[in-house]
Amino acid sequence: MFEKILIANRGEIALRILRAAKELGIATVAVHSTADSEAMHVKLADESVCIGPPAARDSYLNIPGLLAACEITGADAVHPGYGFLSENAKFAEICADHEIAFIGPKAEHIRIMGDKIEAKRTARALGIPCVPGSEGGITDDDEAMRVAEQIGFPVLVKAAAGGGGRGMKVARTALDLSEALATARTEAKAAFGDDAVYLEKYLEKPRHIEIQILGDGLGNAVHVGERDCSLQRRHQKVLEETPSPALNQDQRQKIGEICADAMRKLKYSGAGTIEFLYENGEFYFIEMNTRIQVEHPITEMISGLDLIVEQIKIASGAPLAYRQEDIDLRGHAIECRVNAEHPATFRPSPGKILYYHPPGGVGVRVDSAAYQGYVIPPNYDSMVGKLIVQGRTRNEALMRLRRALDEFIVDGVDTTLPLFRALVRNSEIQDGAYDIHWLEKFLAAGGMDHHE
Ligand code: MV4
Repeated sequence: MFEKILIANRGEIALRILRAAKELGIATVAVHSTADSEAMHVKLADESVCIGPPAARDSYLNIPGLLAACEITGADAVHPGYGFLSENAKFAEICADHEIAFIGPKAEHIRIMGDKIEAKRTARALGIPCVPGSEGGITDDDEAMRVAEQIGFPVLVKAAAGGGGRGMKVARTALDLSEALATARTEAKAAFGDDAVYLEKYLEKPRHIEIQILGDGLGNAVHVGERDCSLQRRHQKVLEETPSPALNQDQRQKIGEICADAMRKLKYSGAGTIEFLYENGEFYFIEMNTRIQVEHPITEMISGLDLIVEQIKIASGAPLAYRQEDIDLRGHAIECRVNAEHPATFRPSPGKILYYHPPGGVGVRVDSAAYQGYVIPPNYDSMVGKLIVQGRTRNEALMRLRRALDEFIVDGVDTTLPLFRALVRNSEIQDGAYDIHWLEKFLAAGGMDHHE
C-alpha cells in the first residue's frame, strides 16, 4: 500500500480523499494556491505545499509544481479528484514516468475516452448500445447528409474533443445541416483546438442515467448501479439520485451487466462512469468519464462502499475483493449541490461565510470544505458543499431531504439552498417525472421568481 498520497485538488473532494487516506493509515499532502491558504484541506492534511498563484493553470494544473511537491514530500501516489488534471492522460503518464502512482485509470483508457469518437467506437466494439449516428468523424457535407438521411432528422453535431455539452449543434432539417456542421466545427476548433466532429440522432426528451463501475485492471469489474443526473442547468448537474425513478430492477441489472462486462473486456482499472441517454426504455451510450465524479456519494450511500478507498486499493495493485453478486444496493439516496450562487439567476456569490450550520441526523451526510469565517475565493467553481440524504425508500429520502434543507444555514453569501427547497416541494420532482430539460423549463417558467 502507499505511504503518502498527494491530493492534487481542493475543496470538498480534497477533504473526501484525505478522509479515505486517513482511514487506510496513509499520510496526506495537500497542495494549494495562494488563494487557498486558509482552506480546510490545507488545515486537515498532514503536510501542505503552496504550488502557485490563484489561477488554476498556475497552481492546480501546474504539472512541474505538483511533481516537485511529490519530490519534496516523498509522496508515492497522487489522487487528482475531479476536474483539474483528473482526465489528463499526459499527467497520468508523467506520474508513472516518475514512479508516482496515479490514482486513476491507465493513461491509454483516459486518452480513448477523452476523444468522444474513439470512446463511442470502443463502446460499440465492447457491446454497449450507442446513439445511432456516424461510424466515426464526419469530413464533408455530403457524408453528413447521407448519415442524417439514414438515421433521420433531427440530428446533433458533436465535437470529438467536446463533452459536457460544448460544441454541440442541432440540425432539425436537411436545410440546417450544412450550417450546423460549419458552426460546430468552428466552435470546436476555437474551444479545443480540434475541429473533428461526428453526427448523432438527436434525442428530444431523454433522461441522463450513468452507471458507476469499478475495475481492477486484472479483468475483474463490477457495476454499482446507476445515478439519474437529469436535473441540470447549462450542463451543470444540480441534483442527482439513485436508483433512477425511471428504471426497474430488470433494466438496471441488464445495463449494469453490459457495462461491467465491457470493463472486464477492456481490463479497465479504477472507478469510472458510463453515461447514457435513456428514452422510451432504451439506453444510448454518450460518453465515459474516467474519474471519480462529484455525485459519487449517492452510490456510496446505497452500496456501503467507499469509492475513494476502492480507487486507492486498485491503484496500489489490489484485485477487487468482491464479485458482482456481493454488490448489494439498498434504499435510495439524493444529492443536492449547494453552490454559492443566487438561487434564481445563478450569479456566483463568493465572499465570507458569516454563519454556517450544516444539517445532521439519521441518513444525512454533508461533504463540504466550508466553515464559519471561510472566505469563498472567486477563482474556482462555486460549490459550497453537497448535501446527501439516504432513506429506505425514495419517499423517505425526500422527506429527509426536505427536513435537512430546512436545517441548513449558510449566511453571508447567496446559495442555491432555496432552489432545492422549492424542488423537493414540486409534484413532478416528487413523482420522478423529469427529463434533461425539466429544470431549465421550470426556471424559464419563473419557478424561482418568488422565493423567500
Ligand atoms: C445528446 C442529447 C440529445 N441527443 N445527444 C449534453 C452534454 C453531453 N454530455 C451530451 N449532451 C447531450 N447529448 C443526443 N444524441 C442531449 C444532450 C443534452 C444533455 C444531456 C445530458 C444532460 C443534460 C443535457 C442538456 C442538454 C442536452
